[in-house]
Amino acid sequence: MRHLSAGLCSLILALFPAQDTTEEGHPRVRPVAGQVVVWRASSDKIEDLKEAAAVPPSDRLGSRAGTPARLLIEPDLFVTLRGIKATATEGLAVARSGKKIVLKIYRGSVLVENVETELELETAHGRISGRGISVLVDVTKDAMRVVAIDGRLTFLNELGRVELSGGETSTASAGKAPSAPRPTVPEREAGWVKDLDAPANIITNGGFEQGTSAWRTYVYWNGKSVLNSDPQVARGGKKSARVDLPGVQFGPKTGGSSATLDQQQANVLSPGVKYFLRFWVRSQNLRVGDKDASVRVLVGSGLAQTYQGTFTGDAPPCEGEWRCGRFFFTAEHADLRLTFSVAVDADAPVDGTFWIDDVFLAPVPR
Ligand SMILES: [Ca+2]
Repeated sequence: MRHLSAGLCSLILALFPAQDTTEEGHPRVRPVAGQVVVWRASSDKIEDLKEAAAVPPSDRLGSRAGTPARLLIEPDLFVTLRGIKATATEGLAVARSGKKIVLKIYRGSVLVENVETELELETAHGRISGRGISVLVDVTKDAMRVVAIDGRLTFLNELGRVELSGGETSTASAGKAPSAPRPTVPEREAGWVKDLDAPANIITNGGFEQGTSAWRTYVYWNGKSVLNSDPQVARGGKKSARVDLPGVQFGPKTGGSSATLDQQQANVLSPGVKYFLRFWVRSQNLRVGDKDASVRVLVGSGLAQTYQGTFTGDAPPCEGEWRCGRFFFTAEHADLRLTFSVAVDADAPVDGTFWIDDVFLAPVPR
C-alpha cells in the first residue's frame, strides 16, 4: 500500500474495511480470455494470471497493455476488461462482502455479467448494483458512464439515483447526480466484447446471419415449419431465428416433439466440464393456454428418440424486448443437443412467436 497516495488509500480502505488476510474468503478469479494480469500488493509485482487464484482486495487486476481480456470471479460473474492496467494506483479491485461481490475500478472499461451473485461496482463517481444483469461501465478521471445491456440495475451516488433497464444509459460527472436514463443501442456499445466471444463459441451460426443453417426444427404445424429466418428482427447483425406457434399442441400432432429450434453437434463437449450458455430471446404474445409462457432451453444428447437431458432452464420474461438468458451446466455427454422450446406443463396449445439470436456456448476454463 506504500505506493498509494493518502487520499486514494483512504478511499480504498473505506470501500474494503479491514478483513482477514488469509486466502480463504477472498474471491477466486479465473482467467478466461486474453491476457489477464494481477498486481500483487504483497510483492509489488505484476504477474500473468494463468490459472484460478484467490485475489485479496489489496491486489489489482488488469490486462496486459490494456487490451481486452476476460476473467471469471467464481462462481458466476464474468468481467471483461479494456483499458485497465494493473498497478498500485489503478486496476480492478475485487472483494467479497457477505454474499455480494464488490468491484472497484479507477479508469477504463468493464463489461460485467452475472447470473445469481449480487454485484456492486464502485468508482469515484458512483456505484451500480444488481443481479442477473449485463452492464458496461466506462470510467474516466471526470465521469462514469453506465450502459445497461440487459436486466435492471441501480446507479447512484451521493447526489442522486436512477434505475436503468437494458438499452438505457446514464452518466455521472464529477459533482453531479446520475443523468436521467436515455436509450442507446447496447449491441453497438458492447461490440468490442464480441471479438473475445467469437473464437470460443461452440455454436455454429449462433447469430443466424446464415439464416437457419446448422439449425433445424422438429415441429411442423399444418404441414409448415414453425422455424424461419427473420431478416426484419435482430438483436445482433441483421437476422434472427423466428419461431411461430399458431395454437400448436405439442404431442402426437407434432410427431411427439416440442423441439422448435435445435442444433446438434457430435463430439464437441467434454463430460464433467462446466459450460456457459448465453443467448438472447424476445417474445410476442407467447402464451400456453390462457397463461404467459417462457422460452425454455434444453441441453442434452442424442436424437429425438433417444434424447438424454443434461440441463433445462427457462429464459427471463421477454415480451416485446430482447432479454439475455445465461446459464451454467456441466456436460454429461460428448455430443451436444441444444434445443429452444416453450415451457409447457399441460396439454394446452401454445400461441405466439419468439425470436432467438446471438447464441454463445463455451467451456469455463478449469
Ligand atoms: Ca443475428
